Amino acid sequence: QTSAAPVRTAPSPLPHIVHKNGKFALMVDGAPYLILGGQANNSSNYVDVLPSVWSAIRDMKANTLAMPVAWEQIEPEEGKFDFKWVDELIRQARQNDVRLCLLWFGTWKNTNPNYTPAWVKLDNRRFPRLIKKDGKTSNALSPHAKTTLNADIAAYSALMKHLKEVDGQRHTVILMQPENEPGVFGSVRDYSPTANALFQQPVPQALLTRLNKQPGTWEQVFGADADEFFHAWSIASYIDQVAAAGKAIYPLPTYVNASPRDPDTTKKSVPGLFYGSGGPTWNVIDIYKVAAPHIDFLSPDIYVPESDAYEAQLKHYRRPDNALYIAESGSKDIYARYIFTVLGQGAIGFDPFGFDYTGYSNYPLGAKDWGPEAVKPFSRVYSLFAPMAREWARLSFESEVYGVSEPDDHSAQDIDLGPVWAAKVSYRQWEMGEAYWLRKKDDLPKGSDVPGGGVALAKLSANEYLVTGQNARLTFSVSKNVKDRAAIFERVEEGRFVNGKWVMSRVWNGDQTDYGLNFTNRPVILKVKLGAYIF
Ligand code: N0T
Repeated sequence: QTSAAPVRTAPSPLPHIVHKNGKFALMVDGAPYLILGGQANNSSNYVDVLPSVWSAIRDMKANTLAMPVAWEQIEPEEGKFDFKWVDELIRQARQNDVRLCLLWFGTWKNTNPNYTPAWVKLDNRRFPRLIKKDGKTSNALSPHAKTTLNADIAAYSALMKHLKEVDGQRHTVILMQPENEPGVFGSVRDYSPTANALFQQPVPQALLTRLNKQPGTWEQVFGADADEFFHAWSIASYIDQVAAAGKAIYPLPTYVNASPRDPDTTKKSVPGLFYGSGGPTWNVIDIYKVAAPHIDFLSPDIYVPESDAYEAQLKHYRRPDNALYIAESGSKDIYARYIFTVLGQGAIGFDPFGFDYTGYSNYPLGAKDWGPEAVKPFSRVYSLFAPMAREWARLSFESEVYGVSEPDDHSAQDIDLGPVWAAKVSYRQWEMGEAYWLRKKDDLPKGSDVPGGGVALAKLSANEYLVTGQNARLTFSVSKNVKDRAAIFERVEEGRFVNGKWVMSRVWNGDQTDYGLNFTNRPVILKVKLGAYIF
């Protein structure tokens, strides 16, 4: 599907994450891979509904499908495994030329054990639930029961063993997500006697070292945050053991997703009430990094539509020690433009939630009406990146990439391209006459109140950029420090990638460049060579 997929002669190397100078790549078939993903609805993990999944994924132009594999479906009876679902999913994924990210719905699915087999979720004695502060029993399972951990490990290990057998050569499955939005609602932590005893223990030295703290109990070291941090540590350690067991068999890249915590650091956000307590929310990323070394990265599920908040959440998860990957995002049209920002920040992928035609939408988190119309805003952006996905992923890892999306107030944005060049992206200013002949107010596309613009750039050489965008105007200049010259285009080529090689279709000049590079809804990839004349 991507243009630069290498010809496979020998078994391809195992997918893995590489890291260099604070940049990340997900290596698939030996080269950086860009996940242009789509996640199916929760109950779409059955063969009967797969046709309505593929049609949406195809319309979306996604190259990767994130799909649940539920514990209840692979181990309905203890110790008796059934991988019919996994086998058929992989077979059809290959047929559709789509890679897979598997979501292990095990001990925690949105904090609940609802996807565990009946023999787990109905046996409170063997698989104890977490006890709330008031002594009441939560539906969430306790992270402190060895029996539960061992049962989850056994099931997950069986899954990884099976994947190794059926997919160890082809690597259709490229990514694993053990558990889903782990944590607990209705309590901050487990208050069972076992948990309380652990809570009185000293905080592990590795965590103290990481956070540069003096020794003490959880309460002494973390005060008001102690309950949440303790629970995060407990859950992270549990999932790490699941991931480690799986990786010992078949080491696919592995991540954990977070129930969304308000990205605003100044707001009071109550764990267990506003978000699942103990999941890898941004405030406990350090805890997960220490407790869960077998987890390659932590990912936000982003359901805040406001542009400031969206960017703030990205900032929390884009760290030198964490590959940026958006595990979920709303399926509403307004979210599609953020793909430009996400990929422009060097993300290894984007995976919005709820993409299939099974007739369900998680409105108001996602789109209101579900169907091809709802897919369009996403396929529009994906179709820009899909033909150059491999090239983009390589440049994102080895060079510099940039990306912006239209803010809610439609204001223009500056992009700092380093010591020599700068760029500016404007969205609706041309209404005010910036290029009156190009777009008059009355000519604005319908629905333009919905912010949908965005631009992404990848640096090809000192003065060359690969550029794409939509509903936006991009202008270049020399950077502020350069006083003796002005930027001009040496050459702007429109083209496409064929087998990894740039093929030009025409040169943009005159009206197409005199007022900036104007991106409309028409999919365009440009190769821009900048030059300057000296005053
Ligand atoms: C997601 C989805 C699915 C500020 C909800 C989102 C998915 C799970 N949870 O449809 O169940 O499996 O991971 C939680 C969003 C919280 C909204 C916060 C609004």
